[in-house]
Amino acid sequence: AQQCEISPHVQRFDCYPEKESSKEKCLERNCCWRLPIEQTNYTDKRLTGIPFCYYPTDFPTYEIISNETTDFGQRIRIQKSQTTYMPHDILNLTVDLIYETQERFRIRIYDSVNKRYEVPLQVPVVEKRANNTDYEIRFGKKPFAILVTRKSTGVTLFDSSVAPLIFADQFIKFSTRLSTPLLYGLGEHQQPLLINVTNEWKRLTFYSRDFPPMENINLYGVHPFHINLERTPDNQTHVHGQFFLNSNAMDIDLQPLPAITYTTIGGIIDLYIFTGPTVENVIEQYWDVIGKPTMPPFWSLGFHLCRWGYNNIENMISTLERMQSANFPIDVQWTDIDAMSSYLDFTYDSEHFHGLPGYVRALQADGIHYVNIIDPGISSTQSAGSYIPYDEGLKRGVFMTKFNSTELIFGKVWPGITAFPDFTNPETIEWWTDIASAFHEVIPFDGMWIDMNEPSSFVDGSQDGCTDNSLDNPPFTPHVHGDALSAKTLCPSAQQLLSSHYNLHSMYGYFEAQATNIALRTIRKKRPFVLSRSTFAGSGRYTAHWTGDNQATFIDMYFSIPAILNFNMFGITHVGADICGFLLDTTEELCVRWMQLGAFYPFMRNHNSLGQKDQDPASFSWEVQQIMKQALLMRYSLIPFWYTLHYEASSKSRTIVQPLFSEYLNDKNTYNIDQQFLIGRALLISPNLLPESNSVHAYIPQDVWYEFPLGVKLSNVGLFTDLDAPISKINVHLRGGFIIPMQIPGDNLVLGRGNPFTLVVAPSQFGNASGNLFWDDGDSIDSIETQTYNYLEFSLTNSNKLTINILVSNYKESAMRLDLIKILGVNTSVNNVIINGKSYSNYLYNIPDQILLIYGLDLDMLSQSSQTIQWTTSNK
Ligand code: MIG
Repeated sequence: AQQCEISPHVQRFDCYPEKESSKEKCLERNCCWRLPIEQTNYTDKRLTGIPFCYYPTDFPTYEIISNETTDFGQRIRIQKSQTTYMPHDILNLTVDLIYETQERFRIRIYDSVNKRYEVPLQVPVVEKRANNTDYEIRFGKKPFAILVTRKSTGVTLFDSSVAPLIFADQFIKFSTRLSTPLLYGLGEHQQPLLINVTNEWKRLTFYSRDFPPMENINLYGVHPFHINLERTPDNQTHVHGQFFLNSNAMDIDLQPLPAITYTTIGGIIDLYIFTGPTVENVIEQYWDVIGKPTMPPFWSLGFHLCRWGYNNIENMISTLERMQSANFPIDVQWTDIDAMSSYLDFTYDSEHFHGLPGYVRALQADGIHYVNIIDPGISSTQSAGSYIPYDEGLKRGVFMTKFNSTELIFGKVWPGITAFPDFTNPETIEWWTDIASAFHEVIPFDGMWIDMNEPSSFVDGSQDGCTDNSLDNPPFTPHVHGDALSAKTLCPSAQQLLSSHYNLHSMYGYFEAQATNIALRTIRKKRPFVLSRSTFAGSGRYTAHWTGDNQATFIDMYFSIPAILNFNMFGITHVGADICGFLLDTTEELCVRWMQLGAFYPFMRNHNSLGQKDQDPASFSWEVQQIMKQALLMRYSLIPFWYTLHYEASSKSRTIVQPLFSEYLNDKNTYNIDQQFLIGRALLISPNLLPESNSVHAYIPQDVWYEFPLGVKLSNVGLFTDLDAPISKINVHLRGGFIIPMQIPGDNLVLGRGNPFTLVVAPSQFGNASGNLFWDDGDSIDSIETQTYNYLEFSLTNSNKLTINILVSNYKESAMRLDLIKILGVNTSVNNVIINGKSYSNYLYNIPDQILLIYGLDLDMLSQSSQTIQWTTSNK
């Protein structure tokens, strides 16, 4: 007899997630069919999503048949005697419980007999069980279930007993209890930062897809990672992380129990739990598995200008020239597919973009860099001998083929019919390097923009449809946009070297980014810059990312903030959105606000779609230009700070930008804040995201804060407040306890490299502060490995002594001169400044603002291993 008495409804787990459920179909699955409540009011948000068809508590599932202790932890064999409604149940499974580190636990559940596809990501292999773990494991024998708790608090981190485990060839489903209904992550989706399922059922689908960001649609990238809040018994907050290492199309369902359900259609169960307990800890533990972000070249932190539809070189040149003659700093000029000849990769249109190669070289001589677009689809219809990328690729066997065939699979993209390189094949990486290198001889591009790599196609499946096999027609299709796995992409059954496209689809962009990164290293022998639209967990090792085809609307400007915060957690720290909006015409007001916000994106590019009106800063009125320039200059003056953050991301697993909750975990007010964010741990950005508004409703956490760049200390903190935000202003606050290295901006980052530095010192409530500065040549591949860099440490102690310590000083090519130090919050009059023991008279003390300015320093920061700047105040 079925056990259908399940109440409350939040305990129901969906047995019929497909669209056309009915009582009969539900009962055929041996599940329970009940409408939620007799008098259901279906407009009630709490009820939408409650499954009518759900698993009975005695739904057949696995039981433990053996359990052995191993070096890595435990190996359990589980078995099931009854099959489910899905074809090809796998009745014998092995469960490996791997105690990887004190804070990292891994669960692997796989077919005991047959080898199945596993995600080809190089994750750490742990053979020896970690001792003294933060977590404790227990399991249920019959039915089989795993329970993970945090040792120190007893809080449940994982509990699979809430629903039956189903493991069939093309349908794997398991659920676990969440610690609280509050979580973060699970990208790529257009969504607020906080996912709160206290009163809501929510489904997120994962399958890389080319579609303009909209809520509830699977987008370009796949990151099945989340952070879950936990309350400790003494009312503190901890977090843990969870990563489902699986690249097949999947749904993740969330429900108010609270619980999370993974439904994937291939691979194995390979799940990591990271115990944190802080957000910073979880991120570091996650990146230990997927890899840390790549160190970007220095120039790529500047302002990038792009658009689709310059249409000819005259237009592009006049745009750049009006930018330069209006004195905007700019570092990178881009071209889109309209600069190609007939949309063919690795070509340029020598008619409409006549002279492009020479122009690029001239730009480079002035310190400007150039990036062009490359799509994965390679045209197959050019006459033989006329298009080397295809001819060579064909010869070298680099293209994807049809199922069980040596025939190529063809899709259709901008140049017409195209073949698709299989970047999982090492030969493809060499071919890609060769053809990029040949084009680099023509136009010496500095970076590569890889678009359309979901991969995107204008036809469903292929030029001749797909097969009728089970890869192209799985028994269950997750809720992907377009309702089919082949919608606007290749047939899942297409063949790649490592496996079928069915398994590898969502990693297409990952492998292309890897290949492109390798190609750029080989060709330029400098640090690569790749910008990829599609990403997978770990892509940050190879590429930067932009959030795709947003719209020129205030709401899309807002959504860019949770997106960049999420991608930072996903380890793709160098990220931004198309500033001023891609689709639709922007407006002057929107574009001003977006330039102000975008000046604080890790990746800052203004990009626009074909046919939309110009939106480069110089296209606006003089007044508007001044405001945009102010934002740009603020960015440029902060580049040393940004660059140091990138070093810390790539070497110490720190995010570049982060949400407030990660720094103020015990402050509930921060959990839902995603209209403000922090750069590093020090700068709070509170952009104005509303039209026709002169103020920002912002949260100022309980801490010491100074207005930036002015330096005046805030008197009201720990509250929501309306900050003045006229059109000319973006609110930035500097947090007490931090020292920010800055630099006088040049026309671009190359020309400004030797400019003097400045330091802003923001004392904490205890009169301390610290900061760092990383500096190297900005472009070498191995400056970190070979330690060919400088790394300085600044610290303020005792409210009146600033020390500059050299930690590493192996990069001597360019001087590092400190010109100005600005010390905030100095509350008594200064009567003497002493530098390295000698009295120094170039200082100003601003009484009302409590700021001490020490100027005209010309101090060589590399001249001694330690230097001190001290001041005395009248009462000391
Ligand atoms: O089908 O290359 O997201 O940034 O400008 C559109 C043209 C193809 C999509 C990218 C967008 C780019 C555009 N591309």
